[in-house]
Amino acid sequence: MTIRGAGKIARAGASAMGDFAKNYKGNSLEEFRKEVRECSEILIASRPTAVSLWNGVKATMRGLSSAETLDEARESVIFNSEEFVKISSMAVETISKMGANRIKSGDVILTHCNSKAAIGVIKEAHRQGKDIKVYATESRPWRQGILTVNELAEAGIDTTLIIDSAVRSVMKEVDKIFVGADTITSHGALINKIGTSQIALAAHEARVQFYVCSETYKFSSATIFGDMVTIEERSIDEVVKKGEIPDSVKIYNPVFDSTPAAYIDAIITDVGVIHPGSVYDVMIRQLGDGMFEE
Ligand code: RUB
Repeated sequence: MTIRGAGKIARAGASAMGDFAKNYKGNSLEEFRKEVRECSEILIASRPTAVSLWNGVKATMRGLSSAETLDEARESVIFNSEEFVKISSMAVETISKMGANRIKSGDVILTHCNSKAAIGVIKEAHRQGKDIKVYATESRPWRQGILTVNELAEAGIDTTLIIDSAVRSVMKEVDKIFVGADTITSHGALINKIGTSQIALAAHEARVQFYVCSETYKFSSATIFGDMVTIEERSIDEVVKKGEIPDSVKIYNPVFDSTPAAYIDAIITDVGVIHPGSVYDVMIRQLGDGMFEE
């Protein structure tokens, strides 16, 4: 949790790959390849849900197998890692601008947890001079909502913090919802912070627009082949203090959930505002480009 948020995790993973290549002291191409692959496995295993990490790490390995010399292989990992960090940061800017186009003066917006992409959209709309009001959820148990309200308030945005269970109560006032993504599946489902699916359900019931702000490197091509997204469970200490409840009570602390495509109005990506039904096509294009191939 020192590094959190799917985008940041991906950039940290890609940068770590670049650092490994820069600091590699050996002189064997084969050994370098082997160690880079090991390094990638360690990084990927650190967080199971956000596919951004997998994609960010894999993107740095493009050209690793075809490199003919150690220098070529090292340079390609370093270059790819820097490119990924640059491109993924630019993606947030693109998403912010396109998402802000969906917001008009007077809109009441709701966001959940702490997403750089969703906050980028909200801040850009404010920067454009739109008069907006934001509800931000606390996001128990880790309370990332505190980070969100601090950032929004610092930008001078009219912000109200609500507890997660107040979402349906305020829904009648809300015009649009903007949330981030940890992973998007091939059938357009969103994997994001626990509670996102309940918000989407309440939004659907109230006919409130529900937007997902997601860089395309959060699209999981593995889901095309039937892979399921693993939902991370975190420590029970996040939920209760020691001794607060009897030991016989079990605690279940899943950190992410899945929102069906049917509850999503659009996904705002770095390649445009798309319908969840178009995710598959974008993935096929990424696979065709060999984006995550060695
Ligand atoms: C953060 C979270 C965010 C997504 C997207 O969860 O669910 O909505 O990661 O964030 P956690 P971003 O705090 O548990 O990592 O848009 O910054 O990539």
